[in-house]
Amino acid sequence: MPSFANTTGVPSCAAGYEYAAGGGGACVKTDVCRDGPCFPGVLCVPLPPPAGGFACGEDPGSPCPPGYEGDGVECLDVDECAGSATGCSPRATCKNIPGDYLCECDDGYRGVGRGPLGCAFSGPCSSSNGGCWEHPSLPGVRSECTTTGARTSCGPCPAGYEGDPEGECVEVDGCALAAAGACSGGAVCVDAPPPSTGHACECPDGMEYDYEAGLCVDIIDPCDDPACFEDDALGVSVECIQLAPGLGAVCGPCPAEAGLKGDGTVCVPLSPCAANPCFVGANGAAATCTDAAAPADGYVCGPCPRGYEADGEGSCRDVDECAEGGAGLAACGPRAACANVAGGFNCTALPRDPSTTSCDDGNGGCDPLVGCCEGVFGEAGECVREP
Ligand SMILES: [Ca+2]
Ligand SMILES: [Ca+2]
Repeated sequence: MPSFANTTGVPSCAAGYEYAAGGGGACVKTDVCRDGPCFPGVLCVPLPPPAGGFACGEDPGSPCPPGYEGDGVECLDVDECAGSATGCSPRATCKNIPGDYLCECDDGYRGVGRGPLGCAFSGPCSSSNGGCWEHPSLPGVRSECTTTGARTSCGPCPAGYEGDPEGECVEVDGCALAAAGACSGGAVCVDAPPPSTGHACECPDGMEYDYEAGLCVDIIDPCDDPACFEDDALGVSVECIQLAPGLGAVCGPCPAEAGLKGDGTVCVPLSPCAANPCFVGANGAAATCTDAAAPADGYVCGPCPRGYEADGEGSCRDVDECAEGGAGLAACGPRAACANVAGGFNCTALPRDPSTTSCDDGNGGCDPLVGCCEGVFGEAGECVREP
């Protein structure tokens, strides 16, 4: 609405209008809010001509933001802590901040500091965990309470839980946390218990979840291809025991009544030594036999018994004590004959030296280790081997 009525004759725009930017002589409505004349955050409202101008705020009675007061152009922070009656709990200290105020609970108290919750007494950590959250039935599952000076504070909710450690912690739902469709292909999502925040995918009976493929697959029967001991000749077939799905199978015990021992995968004779597989010499003298520990098969033979020596072929042979340099030859002495026998040797007394006349005379000609029979000495005296 251009107008040229002016006492100076210079054309001008009416109140509330101004020349359009860029010239051309057009008068356009002045954007009175263009430069943001109101306090930050306060709405600027242009007023209609002819009065023009602007108003700040939607409520003319209270144009400033909450926590501030003024005309909307100038707004000053309200010092809520200035009066004697602050909005804080009696157990809290008021702290003024721009646009608001804080209520900080006194030492020994904890809470929001204002409102119906106010500041609650915060006991020592030794009493009811200082008011920090504790699981109602699981001892030790709790928000950690710590003491600094007279003030106690609560640590975060324990692993696998979320919420307010000063109020209530609740289990994290691993299924809600997981991406939608975390369990697909017919699987049902099952929340994993704390401390895990994960989940598991459960499949129908006989199936298990393939996490890579993201679907339920048939469980391969681990007993389909039995790896347990079988011996048709012995009539033995060790039972295969299938464990929980996905855990495979184990073999039952080897049947002791069939004379077998072992883990069921391999069965070996209960006692190979029972068959006396090691060397047995004269008079029952035998090398010791030790059964190998299961599941190993076999046995171990001890050294050759006394009077025998290793034959270099895994068995034992008699020691010829009467051979030259042998122990029997020395033991029998010059007046007794050494006779080798299996597992030992015998000494047989030789006839006395006929040049002697008495048992007192050089033992009657007998070997010192051999008795001289006085009673029969003379015509038919002889040396005898002492028992
Ligand atoms: Ca304030
Ligand atoms: Ca011998």
